[in-house]
Amino acid sequence: MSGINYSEKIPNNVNLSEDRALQRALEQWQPNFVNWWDDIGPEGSTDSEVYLRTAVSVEPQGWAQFGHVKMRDYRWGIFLNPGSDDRTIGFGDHKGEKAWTDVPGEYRANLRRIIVTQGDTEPASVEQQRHLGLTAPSMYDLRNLYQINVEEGRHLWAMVYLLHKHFGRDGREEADALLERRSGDEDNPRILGAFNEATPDWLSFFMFTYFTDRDGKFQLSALTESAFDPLARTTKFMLTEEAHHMFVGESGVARTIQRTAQVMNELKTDDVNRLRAAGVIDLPTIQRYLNFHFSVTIDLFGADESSNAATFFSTGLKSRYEEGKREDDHILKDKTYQVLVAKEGGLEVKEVPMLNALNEVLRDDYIKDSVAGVERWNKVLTKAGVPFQLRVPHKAFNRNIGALAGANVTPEGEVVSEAEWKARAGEWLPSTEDRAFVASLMGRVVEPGKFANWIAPPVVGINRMPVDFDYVRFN
Ligand code: BYC
Repeated sequence: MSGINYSEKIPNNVNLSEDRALQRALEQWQPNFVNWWDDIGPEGSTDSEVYLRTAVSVEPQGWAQFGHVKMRDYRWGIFLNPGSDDRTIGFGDHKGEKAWTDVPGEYRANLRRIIVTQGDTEPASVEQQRHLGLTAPSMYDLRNLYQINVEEGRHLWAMVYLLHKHFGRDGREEADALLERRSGDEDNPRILGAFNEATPDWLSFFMFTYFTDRDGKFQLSALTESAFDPLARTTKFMLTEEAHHMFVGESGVARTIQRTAQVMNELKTDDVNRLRAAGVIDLPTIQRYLNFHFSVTIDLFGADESSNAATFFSTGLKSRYEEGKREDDHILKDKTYQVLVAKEGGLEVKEVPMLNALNEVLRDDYIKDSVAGVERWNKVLTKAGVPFQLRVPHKAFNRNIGALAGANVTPEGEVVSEAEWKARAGEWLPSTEDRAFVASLMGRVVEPGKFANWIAPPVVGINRMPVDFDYVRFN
């Protein structure tokens, strides 16, 4: 395998063939990646040909080429958005200086940490989703799962490229470790909490791609303006692929809700047992799944007060969401921000230096964006005449990171005793029975144009293909 000519094998716009040392380093990493994919990647997919979108360049006509390919042969490429020689840094203490093409020695450890943390989530999500192909609700959905999996693989390549190119030997060691940690492994887990949770069923998968991939959108956006130009350019391109992942989540939940509402109307009932007997997922269970995925995902933004976050911003490594569109000094030394703390009897607002609260600033922007999609789900219910509305829980609910960790807060934001919280947790978070019921609906439906009973078909297919197109060819 080591004789592969990577400049031809890996689509790239980074002149790989002109950097022999880098090419060799990636040649050594590549077979380990393929082994990892074979071992922990999508189960049962080896011989299937999948109608995939492959990026072959960053041009509008090049980043979305569709065709049937075996996933193992997917051409994981390395792409950076075009740069400009005169780009300047837009925030922090280096504001106005020229963006860096190399890593400044004093920021090396922090940059490596950010890139490794980002890179770690990509293979983690593939590991979390590896069994889902066995219970796909349709061929269309199976294809979307596989599309997401190969693109997370490409996002891993993107971070590995940066580690190999800019961080020397320790970068190569980190790249190896990215293939060694395992989601949910007790001894060698993935770095961030949500990426060690199981994604056991398709409702979890849709919630994950709606909520957790959206963390990807916000974290990647905060890196697109990084002073380290190669990171900015690579994350910009990753974002173009991220949109489809969130679409899969949003439309997947919408189709689940639509089917439930249809059966509620047919049976003229909101009785959970009757709906479950009819083979659809009742809305209170969907709400509990939502509560779980939302709360676990907002933990991914880190502690509400974080000196790391302040350092990342001041040194120009990581900005706020859409930093360039904001109208302030982009340095933030004399600004404050409100964070929440749980006190006995209630939640209190605390005013803190904004630099230290930048994880919270990003979390709050994320929350606004997530709520918008939940409102779109509610429109499906309203349109069907079903008097039930889904709600995003309070941000203090079920938290494990930051000042709100372990506070006993209900989804409505009320602080209750630990005993009450524990007694009522089953009302708010998926119970073992909920998960067992959802699992019981997961049977594999993969004839073209057929859909599992619990989910409505999509309105249109992928790349304007019909819904009953043969998106996956099983060999
Ligand atoms: N779980 O000062 P703090 C995506 C740790 S998703 C476990 O707040 P910081 C995708 C933290 O490491 C986007 N540990 O930390 C989506 C620190 O540990 P140490 C992923 C956590 O650094 C779907 C300590 O707690 N990208 O792309 O300010 C599919 C103190 O915390 C967690 C990024 O996250 C947690 N949830 O903030 C596929 C961007 N939170 O040093 C892909 C890069 C915190 O005390 N990462 N800790 O041992 C970052 O910017 C930051 O590392 C974080 C954490 C925002 C994550």
